[in-house]
This record gives sequence, C-alpha cells and structure tokens, in this order.
Amino acid sequence: MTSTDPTAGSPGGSPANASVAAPDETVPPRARVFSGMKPTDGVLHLGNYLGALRGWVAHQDERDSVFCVVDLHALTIPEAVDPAELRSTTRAIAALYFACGLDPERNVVFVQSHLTEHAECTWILNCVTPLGWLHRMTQFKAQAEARESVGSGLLTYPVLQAADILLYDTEVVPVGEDQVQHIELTRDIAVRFNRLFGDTFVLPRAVVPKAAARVMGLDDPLAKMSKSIAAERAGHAIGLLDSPAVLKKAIMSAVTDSGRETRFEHASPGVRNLLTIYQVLADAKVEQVEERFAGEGYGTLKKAVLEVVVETLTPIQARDAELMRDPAELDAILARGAEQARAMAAPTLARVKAAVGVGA
Ligand code: AQP
Repeated sequence: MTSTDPTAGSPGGSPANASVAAPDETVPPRARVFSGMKPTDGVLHLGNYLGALRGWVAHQDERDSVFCVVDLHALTIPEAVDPAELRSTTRAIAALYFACGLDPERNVVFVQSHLTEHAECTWILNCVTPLGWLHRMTQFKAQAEARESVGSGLLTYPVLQAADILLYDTEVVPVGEDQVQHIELTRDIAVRFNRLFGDTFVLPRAVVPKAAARVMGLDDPLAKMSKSIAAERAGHAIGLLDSPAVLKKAIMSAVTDSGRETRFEHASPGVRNLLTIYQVLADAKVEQVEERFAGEGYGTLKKAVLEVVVETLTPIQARDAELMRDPAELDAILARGAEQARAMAAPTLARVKAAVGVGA
C-alpha cells in the first residue's frame, strides 16, 4: 500500500485529484478490479454497456474482478423509490450483467445491500471526508440544481461509492467518463484516511474505454445518455432490452444536422456520437468508418448503426430472457457472490475498525 497525501500543503483540505483516468488497456494482469451499476429507472442503456460493462466482460480472464449491483445508491432520491420495483430492478440488472457475458464463475458478482460491510465502512469514511470535497462533485451540483429538496444521501453517496471500492483492495475501477471524478474522490479519501490512521487502504485509479467513454443522448447529443432521462423521454437512449422497432424509431430520429459531414473531427456532436457507436460495435478503425460513410447522407449512417446495434443486442436479449425465467437460480448465484464478497470485505473492514480504534 502506498499513499501520498492529497491535502498536503493545503490546510483547507482541498484534494489535489492528481490521478487522471487512463485508457482501459493500461491495466496490469491480475489487477484487482471493482465496479458496479445502480438499479435506478429500469434497465441499462448502451452508454452503460459501452462505457463499462463491455470492458468488464472483455477483460474478465485477465483480471481479478468484483462486480456489484449497487442498490443502496438507488435510495438517494427516496421519493422515486418503489420498494418492490427496486428489488426486481436489482435482479434484472444482475441478469443483464450475465446476459452481456459476465461469468459468475470467473468474477465475484453480488448485490451491495446483501452485505452490511459497505454501510458500516461508509460511516467511518464519512467522518474523514471534508464537506467541501462533496459539494464540489459535479454530479451532486447537477442533481441538486434540478430538485427542490435534496437529501443528505445525494451529497454523501460518493462516500458510499468509496467504501464499495476500498473494501476490496481495489487497484482499478473501470467506468465511463462521468464517474472519473468520484473515483478520484475515493482515492483522495483513502489517502486522507491513510495519513490520519496509518496505511490501511490500497489507492485505486479509474480507467475508461478508449472510445465511447461518454455516449451521448440520441435526442440531445450535448447531454450524456442516462437512465433517468431515458425514463422520462422516449428516443433519448438505446435501451439494452429495447425491441428492434423501438431501436429503429430512436436511432432513425437521432439528432444530427443539415450537412453531410462524417469525419469524426469535423462532425457535429450528434453525428460524432453515431459514428462512435458504429465504430465501437463494428470493431472498426476511425479511418474505416470515415471511408465507409464518406459522401453518404446521415440516413445511411443511421441504418448502419441500427443494424450493428440490433446485431449486438439480439443475443444479449435472448440470454436475458432465459435468465429471467429462473429468478430462484439468479438469487442463488447472487447469494454465492455475496458470500465470496463478504470473505473479501470483512477483513478490510476489520483493518479499518482496528485502525480507528472501534469494534470488539
Ligand atoms: N452515457 C454514458 N456513456 C458511457 N458510460 C456511461 N455510464 C453511464 N452513462 C454512460 C457508465 O455506466 C456505469 C454505471 O453507472 P451507474 O448506473 O452507476 O450510474 P450513472 O453513471 O449515473 O449512469 P446513468 O445511466 O446516467 O444513471 P442515472 O441516470 O440513474 O444516474 C458507470 O461506469 C458509468 O460511468
């Protein structure tokens, strides 16, 4: 374990946030990896898949990975919580992990709230996290601005996220670009804890995919594709379980412009978003994509995107339907995952409690 103090020379407690997210392929073999997704607002979208899940699956043989459905994070806006729906969405997200190719035999996969360690560790980390660090989180600012009343959970959930990550001695957190600031905060919290109480936590870093680290909304290419917007607006996202008809409507209506520019560098945001989706799903090089669509209208690009999206999602949807037919089996897999996760998280929490002088 190593630590550098991000608050050194900064008595106000301002984090240095010195680490910068690296592309996903820089991860050393057998690195401990942790990541998760929140079961809010229904199923996952293509941004979740390309920004995170696809990479988790692609590297599952090279890494020592722990993946979680972070259901406690879904409580930050309590007015929006339907308890029965949260429980079933949590299971549905886990099923989608497996349907996308994540193997529970090769990875630890579990539901966050099945362990008490995450919430317990969060309290201790809350006590070492300066309030100013949390107020600076751009996701908090954006979400707080959009609501009249803001619960303290919305402010402090990045600390819960820090506990999620640190409990597993995580070295690398594969995420989309929107989560990088939170991983940097996690690192800063770990450094501060290590400075106050002695070397306890491994310092994690974020890695993001080289392309499609930020997939944008089809209807608004200046906003990132997001579950919560998708729940309010048809045509915003490409849902992983959307039917071909729904996909066709959303993709063919994607916002572009009145020109014919299909070079990545010169394209407008909506066109660049479509080009990127195509490039990643077709596993093509930038030059190949530009050559294919040179001189073509956007209708051709949209049809090609639709084709490659349907081709990618059809087998995922078939596996998902099969998995969802046997909820008892899914629950059994997740119960085994929780046992494995507990065996990893409990010793870390014991180390944390010993460091601060609490616990039996
Ligand atoms: N648009 C995106 N492009 C690339 N990656 C994305 N991720 C999310 N949106 C995009 C990545 O998906 C993972 C899961 O994120 P999450 O479920 O914890 O919540 P989020 O980042 O807040 O995702 P959403 O879809 O926008 O959810 P809501 O609307 O509920 O807040 C993360 O790795 C994230 O980077």
